[in-house]
Amino acid sequence: MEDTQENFSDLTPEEQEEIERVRLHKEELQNDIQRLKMEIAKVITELENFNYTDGSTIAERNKLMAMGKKKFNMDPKKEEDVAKFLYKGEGLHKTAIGDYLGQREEVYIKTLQCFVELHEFADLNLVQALRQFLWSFRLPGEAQKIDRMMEAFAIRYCHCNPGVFQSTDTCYVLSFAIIMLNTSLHNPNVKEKPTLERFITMNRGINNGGDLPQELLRNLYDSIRNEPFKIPEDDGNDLTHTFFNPDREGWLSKLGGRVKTWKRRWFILTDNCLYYFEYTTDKEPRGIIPLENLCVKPSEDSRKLNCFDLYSPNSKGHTIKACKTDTDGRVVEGNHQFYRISAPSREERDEWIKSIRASISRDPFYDMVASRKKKLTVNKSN
Ligand code: 4IP
Repeated sequence: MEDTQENFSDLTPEEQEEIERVRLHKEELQNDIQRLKMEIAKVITELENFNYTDGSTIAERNKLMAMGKKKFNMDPKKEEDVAKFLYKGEGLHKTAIGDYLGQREEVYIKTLQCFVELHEFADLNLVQALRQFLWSFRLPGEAQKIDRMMEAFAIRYCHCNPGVFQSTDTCYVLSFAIIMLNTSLHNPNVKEKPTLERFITMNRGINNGGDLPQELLRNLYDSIRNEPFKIPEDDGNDLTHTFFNPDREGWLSKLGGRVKTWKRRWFILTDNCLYYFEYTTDKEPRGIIPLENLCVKPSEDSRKLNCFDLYSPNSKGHTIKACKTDTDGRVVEGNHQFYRISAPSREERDEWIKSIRASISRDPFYDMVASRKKKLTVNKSN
């Protein structure tokens, strides 16, 4: 520096000025570089966080599994301790807790029992208890897992509140009815909101063949109407999605109504309707099949594999209400007594059937609940 100063003294004032300008410019450049470095570091951190969020379910799940396993191995009281650890849930992802507790093996079922037993439901009505339960983890999307968790919940609720329901199945069925009511009342996609009367009718005969007190049902209905369930963070795999977004699209072949020709069409399932198009980019569909009042089942065809049929169980031999575009481009009624559709593979056929059923009934858990309801009715007749 001193050298520079000294050297400076040999320079003319103009040269010294020039050097000073260069020095300032260099300083400015260094500041710019520093600022850019900081910005780059910020962007990198953001990107890393973004990746982390993206894979967080898997990352969290793995972390949770590893911690859970460690606890299993360390502790003699195993399930109880893991359950406490999950119940406390500090820093744990609620989706991962749900996945963990929903597993089929004996140890997980025991852990689930312990987990549910940590909830205190005494003197709570069923909605209040469900609020607490559904907030402690996130219900997984898979029906079997939900079944096990709701079963454990019902057992615990009945244990804490003896005498409210005649059986745990009643509690189970009503819990589902409440979850569905919550969705119907608060999901903007559901246009027709169920009334209290509808809710009461829906739950006829579920108390081992008898009816539950209207007062009880009214309280539960009001509670849900006034305040929807608070459900842990949405990762697109929650009950609401499972109930209302079974949408699917893909190439399928369809048999003609009167003229039995097979046509490859692009199908879209949405809003409880099947739309088919000639090309994926077409704006107007060639046909629309409303699914209301229709049923779907796998079928055999001598010319095509992986078929399924859409049919109307109530009006066999009649034309299904649907519309199509005729050769002149006019919209006309369809001529099908049933729609036979062929999928590219067996798996895809099954997926389509599943999605169509979910769309028709708006409830993929219908069978699950229906079997319990049946059991309750059978109990009555015995
Ligand atoms: C047509 O056969 C197509 O298969 C039509 O399908 C079908 O209409 C007609 O059924 C059938 O006659 P051709 O093209 O060989 O004449 P698409 O409209 O997908 O092209 P659907 O009602 O299945 O859409 P009918 O019932 O109109 O004969």
